[in-house]
Amino acid sequence: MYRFLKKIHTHTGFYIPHRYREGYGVSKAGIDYAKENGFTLIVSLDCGIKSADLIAYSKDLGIDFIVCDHHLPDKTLPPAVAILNPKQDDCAYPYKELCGCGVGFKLMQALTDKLDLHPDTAFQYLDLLATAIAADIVPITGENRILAHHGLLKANQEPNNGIKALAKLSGLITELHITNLVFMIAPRVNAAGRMDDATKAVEMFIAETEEDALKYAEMLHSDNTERKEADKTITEEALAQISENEEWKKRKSTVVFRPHWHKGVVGIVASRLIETWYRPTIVLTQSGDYAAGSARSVPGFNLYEAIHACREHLLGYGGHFAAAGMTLELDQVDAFREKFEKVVSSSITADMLIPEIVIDAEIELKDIRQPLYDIISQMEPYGPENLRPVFITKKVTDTGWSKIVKEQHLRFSVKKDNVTISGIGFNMADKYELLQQKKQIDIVYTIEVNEWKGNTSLQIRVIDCRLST
Ligand SMILES: [Mn+2]
Repeated sequence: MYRFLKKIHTHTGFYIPHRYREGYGVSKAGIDYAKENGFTLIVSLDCGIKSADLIAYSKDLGIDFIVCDHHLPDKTLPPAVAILNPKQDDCAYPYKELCGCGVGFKLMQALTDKLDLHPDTAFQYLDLLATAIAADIVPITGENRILAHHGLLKANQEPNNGIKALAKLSGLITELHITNLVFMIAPRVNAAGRMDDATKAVEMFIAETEEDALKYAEMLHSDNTERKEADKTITEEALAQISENEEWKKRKSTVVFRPHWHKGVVGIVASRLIETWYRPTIVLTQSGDYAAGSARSVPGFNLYEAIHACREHLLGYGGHFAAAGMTLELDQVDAFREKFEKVVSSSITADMLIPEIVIDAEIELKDIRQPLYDIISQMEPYGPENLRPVFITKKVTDTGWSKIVKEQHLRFSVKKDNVTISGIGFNMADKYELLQQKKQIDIVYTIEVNEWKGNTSLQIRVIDCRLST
């Protein structure tokens, strides 16, 4: 958006509110910055729809607002000169699942029309839009799928300097898919805001040269390394806290707190804890004089409602069905933990506490061939609501070549009916013993291409396995 507007209007700047000092979304500091620097219009991206008061403040200062947002509007809309948000009740726009950046892209597209610019003036940024679609976790259906498809082509053929630099630093040599974008690019961009200041992520994406982009990419890379370390140690400490307490182990919810945990990663840690303790989870840390934290749910359980029911112990909270955040007085942490457990255990159903894998079809190992993979590829890009197909093959056996790699992963080598296939199961080292029993097992997996020393072959990405019945 910044690069696009800069071409039309030289006095253009950007502003990213600081996650901790200013909070999420439109900030007063941001509006004051605009005033001090002589800007007369603010375009908000991925925020603004709930900022009626701040946008009124901006209006009083003589600064117009165009809101580009995809969050659910409240009853009172902000006094902006224009609001683009497909989730408004009276919005006729046919596709409702655009991400915040996608809505911004619509404004750019409309401006190219209005100002009679070449459509590429907007379309040249589709690689960045694909990155945003991947990172904002919106459904990869309808228009998002089309935008992501063309954005990925752009990312692979003629990427933005920032994407190029990040791919280089993260050692990515294969083709960019939605999954690489999510796992390689998004965490590095996010890490900047979590650990420090997100401004350098923008600097990287608007860099005019590869060298410049690389300089910022290196900063993001080190923020991400720091983020990963924090994430790992905090997860270990939190898991220890749970397993030291016999009563907590039996609970239907997790609420852990330690004042020194880095607040930038508590949400990530909550997701990690769910991998071990599958239940609604809240991770709290100290922020100033208060406790603040992030909550993650399990599918089917309305987390927001549960937190709302504990509001007597909270200073503030917000979020939705699957994720939320809250602040509370430090002396309320224990009471909040007890209340949350009471609310969750009285409303969660037994089946919500069992992780579920949705399997699309049963196939045989001999079916894992290029023609099948080609068909699967035609349905890309995959993402939420358009998930990569998951298969099951029953009664396979270990060839004797399966082994543990890097302590935590499991390299599979399995056979059935004289067909052998290999693959990888991330964080599945604990299944090695099962394979060693030389009994028949059922495996659940997706099919992927493995590239190694210039050769490509099909392999399986194992999700789970168990003894055949
Ligand atoms: Mn968003």
